[in-house]
Parts: sequence; C-alpha cells; structure tokens
Amino acid sequence: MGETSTEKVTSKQIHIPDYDTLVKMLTISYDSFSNKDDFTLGEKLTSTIEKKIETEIDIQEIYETILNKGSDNFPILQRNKHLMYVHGFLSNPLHPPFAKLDASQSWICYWLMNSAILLNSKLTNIEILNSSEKLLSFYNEINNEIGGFGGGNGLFKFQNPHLAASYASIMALALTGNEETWSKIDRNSIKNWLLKMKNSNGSFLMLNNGESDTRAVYCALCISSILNIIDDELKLNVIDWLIKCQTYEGGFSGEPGDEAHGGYTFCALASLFILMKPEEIVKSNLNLDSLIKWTVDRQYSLEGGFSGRSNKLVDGCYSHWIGGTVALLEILINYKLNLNQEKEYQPLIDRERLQNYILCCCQDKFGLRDKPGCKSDFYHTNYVLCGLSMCQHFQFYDQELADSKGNSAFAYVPVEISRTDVVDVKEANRVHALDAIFGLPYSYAVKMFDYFNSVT
Ligand code: FPP
Ligand code: K
Ligand code: ZN
Repeated sequence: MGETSTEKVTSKQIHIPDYDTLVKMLTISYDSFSNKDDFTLGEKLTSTIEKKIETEIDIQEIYETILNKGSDNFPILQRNKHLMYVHGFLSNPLHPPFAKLDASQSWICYWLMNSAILLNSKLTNIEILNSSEKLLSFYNEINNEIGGFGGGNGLFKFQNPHLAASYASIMALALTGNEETWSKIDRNSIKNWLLKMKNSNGSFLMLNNGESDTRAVYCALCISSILNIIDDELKLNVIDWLIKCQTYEGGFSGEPGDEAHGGYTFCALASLFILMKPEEIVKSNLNLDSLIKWTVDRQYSLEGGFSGRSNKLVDGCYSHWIGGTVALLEILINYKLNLNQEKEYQPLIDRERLQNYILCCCQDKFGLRDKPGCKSDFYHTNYVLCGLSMCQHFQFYDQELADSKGNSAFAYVPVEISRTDVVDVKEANRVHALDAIFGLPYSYAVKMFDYFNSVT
C-alpha cells in the first residue's frame, strides 16, 4: 500500500483530542445534584465519568499504537479465529462453568449460529440437526401445554416459557433453515400464549407475572410476524404504548417514564417498523427529530463506537442496538427524501469510525468483545458482528415486496455499500448483510415467513 492510504488512516479515520480537551469534554456535562453552585470543572467525578476517562485513554493509546505502525498493519477481521470460537462452542458440549447459563441455551444457540453466518460461514449438518432438536425440546417436551419456549431444559427440568427465550429459539430455528423442524412448531398454542402475555394497554409481559417492557413487545412481534400469526388482536394498542416509551431525550426506555437506552430503543423502533410502513411511521406521533438527535449523539468521536445511554461508556454491543436503530432511521430519512439508490443514500453516522472501533478495539484473540480489557463472549460476538454488517450496508424499503408479501416487515432489503466516501470496506472485513428488523442475516427471516405463509 502506498502513501495515500497511510495518510488516510492518520487524518480521516481517527480523530484524537488531547488529554486536556478530553477531560474538559467529559466533565463539562457533569451535573452536581448535591450542590450545583459549588460545582467546578473537573473537581467532582462520578465513578462512571472516571471509568469513561480511563476507557478513552486506553482507546487513545490503542489507536496511537496502530497509527504508529502504519496502514499496512491496520487490524483486519480475524475471521478464522472468530469462526474457531463460534463453531467450537457450537459443536462441543459447554463446560461446567456454563451451567449458570442453563436458562440461556436458546440465546447461546442463536448468538453462535448468527455469528457463524454473519462471518460468511455455513452451519454444518450436525450443528443444524443438534440445534434443531435441542431448540424444539425447550418447547415440545416441557411447555406444550403453555405455549412458549423456555430457555433450556437441563438443570431444573422445567423452565417457564419466556418471550426472550422464545424469540431466541425461533430466530435460531429460522437459521437452521430446517423445514421439517419448522413443521413441528405448534403455532396455535404460541399465538394463544402470546395473547395471554398481552396487557390491555398494548404492552407485553416477558413471562407470566413478569415485567413488561419494549423488549417483550419486540420479541412478541418478531415471533408472531415470522410465524405469520400476527393479527389485529395482537397489535391492538401496541403503537400507542410504544410511543409513550419515547423519553424527553429522544430515545426509548423499557417502559414509560424510565431512562432512554439503546437496547430498548432498538426494540421499540423495530417494533414500530413491524406495525407500520415507513410512510405511516413518519406521520405517527413518534418524535423523529429528537430520536435522530439522541441516536447520533450515542457515537463518540474518539472511540468511534456507541454508548447505550447519555454519559455512559462505549460498548461494542451497541454497534447493533444503536447501529440497528441508525439503519432503521436511515430508511425513514431516505424514504422521506425519496433517495432510492446507494449513490445518493444519506448516512446518519460515521461508519468508518464505528468500523475502526470494531476492528481495533472489539476483537479478542477469539471472538468479539465489549471494549479493550473485556473478554469476548457469545452475546458481544454476535452483536458486534451485526454492527459491523450495519457499517457495510444500507437498507432500502421495497414497496412492491411489501405488497407481494402482504407484510411490510419483510420488505427491507440490504445493499452493500461501495462508496469509499462513506466507509472503506476491505474484502477481508466483509460480513453478511443483516435483516434490518429481526437481527438475522438476510434473508433467513423472509424464508421462514414464506414457509409459514405457504402452509397457511
Ligand atoms: C443496561 O446495562 C442495559 C439494560 C438495562 C438492558 C438493555 C436492553 C437490551 C440490550 C435489549 C435486549 C433485547 C432483547 C430482544 C432481549 P448496563 O447499565 O450494564 O450498560 P450501560 O452502562 O451501557 O447502559
Ligand atoms: K454496557
Ligand atoms: Zn455490551
């Protein structure tokens, strides 16, 4: 590589303020609740602000080291290492310390299979058959009467049906592409269970006597649309309840009155996308301007990655929760502006910097992670890869597809970004396109929906 690319890495990709500016930037927003008048800059730091400064310094050092090495040494996606991690854990029994994740077995299945496919690998036949059988056992053997999936069936024999576990199980079953297993899903009992989980105000319970939040709504809507059992009864009052979760900051909280957070914001906006077409969303009571403002504020200029809420630390998993929100907001903006081609698409965030954060800071030796100093885990491996995919694609709404499917949730089509003014994607770093709504590689959700659409 020649001099031009070295210069590109130095000046365009990484912007690093000096330490004093950094401390000033961080402390200026600090609000002293106890005695506002006594407050002087830099004097009182909360432990969060301290950790945030430490993180910024660590990341600054990492970027400086990389810059000093020159662009030929710029980190690339360690695909094979991450695949060893993912397939290794998929095809071997989990070690005893994982027993505490017994109720998250469907999640583990989903995170690992999703990661493998995002990394452009195929699932082996054994992985497909083993996971199909295991996932079905969370449903059939235990919860047949009740209707949803538990998180596992190992230690405690009976696990309560749970909306998050059910979402993970059904998304993982979508990834198997295994129609024979799909045919064994008892959609009627799932529909009845979802109706039992529904509150009259439009929200959903995560489980019987459990909490209600935008996650539960998102899980219920993903499950019911992919199984093609969504109807007016399930949808009643949901939009109104979701809109109540938008906060004064612009992002969404888990329930009305709580704090705006990336995880809940993605769940809320993706839910609105399942319930409405883009033209309906822009006309709804959603405050689009404040949501856009809050969302783009999540990207930090030094780190390049996102935080999940105001004044908190960068974390790789928000590359999906915030990144996914960005992708959906871009759909709305570009739809409104009638920009239908990649060359004219208006991006909302700096993809180059997010990709840098992912490649430089989120790669552990095997698997991906929250931030430097953290170990990789299944959750972060999946959501960091989802975020990397967002960096590399734009999403387009296809009205004709919406009409032909009879459901606009299946009408969002990802397109690879080829514009280096938006993001420079090296072939070694390319990952699979992501479905904007379901958290699955494209087009696994559409295929499962088509199957249940054809058997109805
Ligand atoms: C704060 O953790 C995070 C939460 C309270 C929950 C976030 C919600 C999600 C990630 C969405 C899950 C979605 C589904 C579909 C189940 P923290 O305080 O440790 O992190 P923070 O400092 O970054 O806010
Ligand atoms: K976090
Ligand atoms: Zn995280």
